[in-house]
Amino acid sequence: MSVKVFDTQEVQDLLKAAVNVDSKDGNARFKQIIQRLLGDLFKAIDDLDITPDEVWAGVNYLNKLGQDGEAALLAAGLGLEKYLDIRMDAADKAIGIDGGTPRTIEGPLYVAGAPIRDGVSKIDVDPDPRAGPLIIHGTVTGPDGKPVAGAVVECWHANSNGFYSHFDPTGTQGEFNLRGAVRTGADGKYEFRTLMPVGYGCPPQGATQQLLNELARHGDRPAHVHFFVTSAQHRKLTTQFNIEGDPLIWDDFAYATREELIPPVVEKTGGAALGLKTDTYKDIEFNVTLTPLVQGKDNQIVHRLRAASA
Ligand code: MBD
Ligand code: FE
Repeated sequence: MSVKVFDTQEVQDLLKAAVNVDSKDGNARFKQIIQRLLGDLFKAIDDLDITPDEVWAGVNYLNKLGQDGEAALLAAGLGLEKYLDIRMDAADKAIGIDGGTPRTIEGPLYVAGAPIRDGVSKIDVDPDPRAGPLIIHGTVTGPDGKPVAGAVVECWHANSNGFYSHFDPTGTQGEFNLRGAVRTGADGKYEFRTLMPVGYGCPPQGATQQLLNELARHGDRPAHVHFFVTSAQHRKLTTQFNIEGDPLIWDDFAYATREELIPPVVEKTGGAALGLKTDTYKDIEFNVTLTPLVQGKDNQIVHRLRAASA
């Protein structure tokens, strides 16, 4: 039995009533979007003959998703966040912006408010015996290739359990552990002294992993480090690099990997003299090229709910 009711007057009237289209009140943009999404949902129910049981399973799923606080995690896992990047890449191309360090998704685990230091910051505050020392450094340049002074490079990453401070279920990381911010000087250089991260995995009992299980997908990311790079004269860059050699590099559940964002990992000695916990350490050079403002404006500022810590 596959009835079709979507195109009936009754259903079209119901859609219009639900969105209050006949009123001039309310938020016009919001109404436009809800009308489209609700209509597409109604149509899908008709086309696929989605049963009441399936609809209520979906409604209950949304409740669990919210209870677990995982809506933004699911957005990453379903490729919605990557899709926004693809659109921003295309928008840049259309106006002739290229040559900057590629963007890739922010993800749901940024925390605002890390202390800003000049040039270099040691960001491993809590001990992590299984993690070896890692130095991340590079130069921020503008589209002209010249170093950018006064840029703020923020980074955040996981510990050797794949957990981020502020979101760590074990409660064993202090605020801003493995999170930092550095302001560049005239040479445009930044450096973070930290510990090698391990890839993230979705909470196994959470709503996101529950959905991924039905798709026969894993919820894991390769080891990676996130960045925001801001400068008054340039557009904000949101990006990450992956740790070279991670087996999941091309199998990221959030689709954030890009060819240009896998810098070499170099093994170095001399860590003892730098105060690192072992003399051998890993070194990653990650240089960043920023892009110009568009008609004097930064069109890369994305507003989303983010955690903050004082
Ligand atoms: C992460 O660390 C992350 O970067 C994303 C996108 C999703 C979940 C965890
Ligand atoms: Fe991450």
